[in-house]
Amino acid sequence: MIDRRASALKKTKRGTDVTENISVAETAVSHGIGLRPDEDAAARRLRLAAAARHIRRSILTTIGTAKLGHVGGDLSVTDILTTLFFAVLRYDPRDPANPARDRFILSKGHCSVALYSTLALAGFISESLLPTFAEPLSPLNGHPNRRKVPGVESNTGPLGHGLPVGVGCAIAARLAGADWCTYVVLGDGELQEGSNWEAAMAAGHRKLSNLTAIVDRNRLQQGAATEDTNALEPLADKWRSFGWDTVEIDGHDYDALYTAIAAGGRERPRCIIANTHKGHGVSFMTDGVQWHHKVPSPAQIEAALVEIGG
Ligand SMILES: Cc1ncc(C[n+]2csc(CCOP(=O)(O)OP(=O)(O)O)c2C)c(N)n1
Repeated sequence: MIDRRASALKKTKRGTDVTENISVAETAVSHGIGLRPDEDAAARRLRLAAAARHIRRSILTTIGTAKLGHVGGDLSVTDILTTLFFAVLRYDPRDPANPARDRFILSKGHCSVALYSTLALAGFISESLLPTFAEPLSPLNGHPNRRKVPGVESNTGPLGHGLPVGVGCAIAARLAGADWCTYVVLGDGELQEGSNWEAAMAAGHRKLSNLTAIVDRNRLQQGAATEDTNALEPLADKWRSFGWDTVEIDGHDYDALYTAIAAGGRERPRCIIANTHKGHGVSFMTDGVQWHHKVPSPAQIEAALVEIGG
């Protein structure tokens, strides 16, 4: 995986203005979270846990400062984003438009704070930008904008658009004969949007083996459980019937995530149903539907940071 990353990326130009004020001190390397070429599974687990702790802390402080955000879904998707950005994806944060990069799309764009926190740790943007989240002139809008933030491949927020765009990316790579891959993270409530199933059908039909969809299966959407709103089960069978190689895993287990995402040798698109918990990492938020977009008080942020540690 490391060699694949290093060899595929050729530096062609510097990133956009937003990256100009990145100091080395703000990147994952200086946090001791940079990729290690010789690491075993245990070392990878520790490194990813440290990265996820850092990202969860950024999520909480960013939402606490802005007094808005989607903390529950941010915390459920954190381990998925961490595994992708710190063990799987091939990218160069100093050259975010490198044609050889893997493409990542956060389709559940309301969880932008988790994405911005991850992009900051990965070195795409400065961590000093995070406190500007959702301010009028900040590039860090409530929903991610690809023209404002390096590392954002597609504008998302209106649910149901990330997978169709991801299918287009995967077809483009195939037409170009390129080996980069496309990864899309979806919310489970988001799957109630019909556009996902048109995209899933197209990817299955074309056997897009360079496309991976990861469903953040936290079982809660806005205000209620998915199964009480518009039931998704049997969800894995649905994806299989659309022609996807489908696995179900614990979405907070770094080994399971890494194995499922990095597995090669496939002939079809892969769907990973990652079973997660909304608010994971903070006991008083875990599985609480009210934390979809409730803003924690300063005292709750303090308590949450103590529990996360780091
Ligand atoms: C097309 C569309 N309809 C409605 C919304 C409002 N909305 C924002 S988040 C959300 C719930 C999404 O649930 P899920 O995909 O499970 O996200 P998670 O629980 O992981 O945050 C809704 C309905 C939206 N963003 N887009």
